[in-house]
Amino acid sequence: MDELKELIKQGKAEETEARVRELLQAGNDPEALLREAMIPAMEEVGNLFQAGEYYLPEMLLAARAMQAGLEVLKPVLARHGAGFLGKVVMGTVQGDIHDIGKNLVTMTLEGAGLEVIDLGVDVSPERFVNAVREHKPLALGMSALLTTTMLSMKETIDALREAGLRDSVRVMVGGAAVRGEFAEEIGADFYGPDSVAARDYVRQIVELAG
Ligand code: B12
Repeated sequence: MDELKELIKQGKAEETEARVRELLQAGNDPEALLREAMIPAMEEVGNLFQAGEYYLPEMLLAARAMQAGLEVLKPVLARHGAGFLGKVVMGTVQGDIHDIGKNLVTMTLEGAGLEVIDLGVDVSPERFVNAVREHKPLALGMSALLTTTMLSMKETIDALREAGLRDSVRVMVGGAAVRGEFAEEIGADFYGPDSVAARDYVRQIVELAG
């Protein structure tokens, strides 16, 4: 596990992929890999960047290694899937191109049997609103990693209200920049610290919808 964390920090994509495979074959739980090695690796990369020890290229390489590891986990996480429960629209907000966390939430929801319409990154309020109008999802999930882009979440919620769609969908928000108080302030229904919280919240909605 420690070695996996180091490989991601050093941005070694091929080695990361191989190590994830090995650890899975040895019987390790995919969620434990994420929790104990992969997510902490990205956390440390962020700290190194903030401390001026890593620059953008190192951060980008680490992100690529992380994504290579996630590709291996994807089918394994999805295997737990239990049929079609409903739709969720997901995206990273306008101005923000961080997508690892959003992809992880998407995979976890798909693994729980939800259909996810993934709008990708840099999604404007208008695009979120149009997707809600078109797909009529149970929930809309927005991800923001930058303090400068999280305000776009409020703009999206306001735009939903103006379009008369706010009551038709539960809005959940997350990403490293976001906190519970902020979610409340902007009128979101839920803040989740991780992908498991997102999954549990959507499951609750499904149960309530009967
Ligand atoms: C990798 C990375 C990048 C990569 C992104 C690659 C990619 N494809 O995503 C690259 C190199 C492109 C990048 C660029 C930049 N980055 Co950057 N980046 C990171 C880093 C190191 C890791 C992010 C990550 O993937 N974490 C792992 C995932 C799994 O975590 P997560 O996204 O938080 O998601 C989890 C939860 O938050 C939750 N979640 C996420 N979304 C959602 C949604 C819902 C609905 C729910 C319920 C839950 C949920 O579930 C996930 C886990 O289960 C962070 C450091 C950090 N601590 O976050 C900095 C960080 C986010 N970046 C930062 C900065 C400053 C930048 C740049 C501005 C740098 C620059 N000078 O250009 C640019 C901005 C580009 C842009 N316009 O978006 C800062 C932000 C500071 C701030 N407070 O605003 C950070 C915090 C680094 C730091 N400590 O300074 N970055």
